[in-house]
Amino acid sequence: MKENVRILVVIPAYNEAANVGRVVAEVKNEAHFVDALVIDDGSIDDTAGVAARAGAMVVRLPFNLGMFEAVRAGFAFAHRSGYDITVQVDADGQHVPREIAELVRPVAEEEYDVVVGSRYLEDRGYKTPLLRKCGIRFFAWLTSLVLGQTITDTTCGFRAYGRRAFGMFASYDAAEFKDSVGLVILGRAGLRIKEIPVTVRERIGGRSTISALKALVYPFEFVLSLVAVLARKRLTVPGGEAC
Ligand SMILES: Nc1nc2c(ncn2[C@@H]2O[C@H](COP(=O)(O)OP(=O)(O)O)[C@@H](O)[C@H]2O)c(=O)[nH]1
Ligand SMILES: [Mg+2]
Repeated sequence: MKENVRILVVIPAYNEAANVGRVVAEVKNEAHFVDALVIDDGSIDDTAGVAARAGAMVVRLPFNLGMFEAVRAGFAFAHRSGYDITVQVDADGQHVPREIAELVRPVAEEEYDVVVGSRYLEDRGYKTPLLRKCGIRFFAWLTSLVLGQTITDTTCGFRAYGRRAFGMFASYDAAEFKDSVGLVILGRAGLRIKEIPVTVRERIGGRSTISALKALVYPFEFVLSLVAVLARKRLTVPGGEAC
């Protein structure tokens, strides 16, 4: 990895007081070369206090804006603060901080702009509930078709972004950036995307915020957002670096 690359780990968190302290501690132990920023998204528990005591920087949003806007706030902070790379890590302990080094390497070496962690490139024992698996396969198939590049996992939140990539999130007010469609926007702007296999564990505690109803609605939301993105002019990388 190049010297002096500044990396910010952005951890979106909503009512994760039971988990976020361990996540921040593990990031600090296993990836000592990064700074950690927790975005507390209007939690009603002590997520912000626990994160700060564990040694993270904390931004508190005044009310719950949703995971995507929380991540965007983190990326805007990284952009303004001159970071080179951001890494998105969940606050529930599902991602493995030891793998951050591997995730950022292709970006740090300037070979790729986005590195996506995939649960499905290699079988590392992650068990996906059937309904979710169908959705994920569908997102992956359609995203691959549009991008002309095989993507196996468009909904895993463990990703690394170079400055041009997270700068796009920070600069555009486009709600479609979230999840799968975000990759399409970045790919259409000419940014280079790579997938690598990652390990995803069980949550440390608590329950997923993705209910069965949300899982059912997602595919429709995804298709509508995708149509909107494809119907519109391509977004370009800010600063005239468009491809
Ligand atoms: N900022 C923010 N983060 C959220 C919200 N909902 C979930 N998250 C965080 O997003 C991550 C993944 O959420 P989770 O519910 O575990 O989804 P799953 O891993 O797909 O089952 C966790 O770190 C959550 O704390 C939200 O409304 N706002
Ligand atoms: Mg989770």
